[in-house]
Amino acid sequence: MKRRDLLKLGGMALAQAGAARFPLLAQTMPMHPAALADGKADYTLRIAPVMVELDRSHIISTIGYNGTAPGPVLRMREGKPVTVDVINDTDTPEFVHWHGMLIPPELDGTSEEGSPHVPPHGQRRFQLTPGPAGSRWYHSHAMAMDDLHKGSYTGQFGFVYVDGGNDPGHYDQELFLALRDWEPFFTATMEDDDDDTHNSPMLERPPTLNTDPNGLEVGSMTYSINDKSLGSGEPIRVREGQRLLIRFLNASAIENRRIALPGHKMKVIALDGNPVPTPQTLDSIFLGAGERIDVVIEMNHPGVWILGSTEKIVRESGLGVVVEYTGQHRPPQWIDPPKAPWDYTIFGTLTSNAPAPQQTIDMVFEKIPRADGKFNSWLVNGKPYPHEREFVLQQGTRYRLVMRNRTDDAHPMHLHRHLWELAEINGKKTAGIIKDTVVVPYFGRAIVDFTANQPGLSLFHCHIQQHMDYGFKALFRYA
Ligand SMILES: [Cu+2]
Repeated sequence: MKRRDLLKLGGMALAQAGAARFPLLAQTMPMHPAALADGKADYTLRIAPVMVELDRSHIISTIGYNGTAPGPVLRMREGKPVTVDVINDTDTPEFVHWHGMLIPPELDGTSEEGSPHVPPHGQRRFQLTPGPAGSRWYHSHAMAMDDLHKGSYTGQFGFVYVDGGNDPGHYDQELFLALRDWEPFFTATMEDDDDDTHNSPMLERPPTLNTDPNGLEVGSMTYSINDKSLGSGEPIRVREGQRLLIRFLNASAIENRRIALPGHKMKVIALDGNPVPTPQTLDSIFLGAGERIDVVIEMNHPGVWILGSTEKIVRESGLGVVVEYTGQHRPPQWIDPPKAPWDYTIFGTLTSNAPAPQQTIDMVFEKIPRADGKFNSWLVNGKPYPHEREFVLQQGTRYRLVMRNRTDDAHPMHLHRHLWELAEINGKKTAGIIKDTVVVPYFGRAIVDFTANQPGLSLFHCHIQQHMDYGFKALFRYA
């Protein structure tokens, strides 16, 4: 079948689903029946098959939102309630998670927290109050297990920008760039970029390492920024003297990434959408899966450049985009940035504005290698999910969470519905950096503080889908 025929079919499927929309509405329990009286939703997300043409030789057939992957950038106003209709045109139940938002568990979009699913060929209306302000994102939170065509392996991801009404607007262009890998496959070797430049002491390296053969991990050989691989699609066109604001998202289900723009420095102004106390101007940035970084770039070095992954094979397999100055015509140039360890603490300040933590939660992360053909298992404090009543929070209490990573790879850990303040990374203290996802370095330690102010179940997990699916998660409850 030719591609245009596939596209035609896709269009037909959409039209049919549209016709079926109202009968299905009656069969599905809406989240907030009162919202139905308001009629049309503020946003509609339709989950359906989509073809993504990364370049001429890579046309990906996946599931996406509203016919594209990434889905549309949803702009919302902080504190202004919105209704979102999610229509599921696929055969499997789906969950839409609002990553970084402080919303109740029934809206958060995970089965673990008891959020209702969006039924196959059904729909559901959600009413949520967006916040806090900043770069958030939405994505599928379905379990994938050994099915690499489900959950966050699909094209179900997109930005939400929550506008706090205080954007100073000191930039000429605002870009939303999502880093992505495609066509995942099973492999016995780790593909992940664990930021090998890190030079911290390995505080959690066990005295004797488990040398059992590694089990299956997930890798990828095809990459893009948004929906295009490097060299295909339009370049980012700039003029000398402009300021670019780029909101990066690592929407990978698999890998952490380092990104650079040769000839330019990136001023990091926000991590996970939250302004940092001490912006820093750097040659490259590092994003764990699920993380966001906002940077400002002064366009002061005319030429044609590649903005992309610092790993040659990954960049040349698509993870990049051309940045072209007006009037410049030459092959795009790449220069390796100087090596530098990624260190969150440089964006912090000396003392926290928050009260001192009252209780400590200690966590040890371990990997049980399962050898050839089986999946590794991942343990938190010696146990896989769900930990029953191990992590019970008292409303109003400030907690210190100590994450000890006794595994040989870096894990982007995410706690739903709460904000973390970084306290210490590999023994280095910091304060004032607010995040929802933190990469815990391999054999390293990350300490974060948070206030238990969001009653209900909250999922804690590694943002690498396969790790999460095979045990690397825990439920926090409120007493
Ligand atoms: Cu992990």
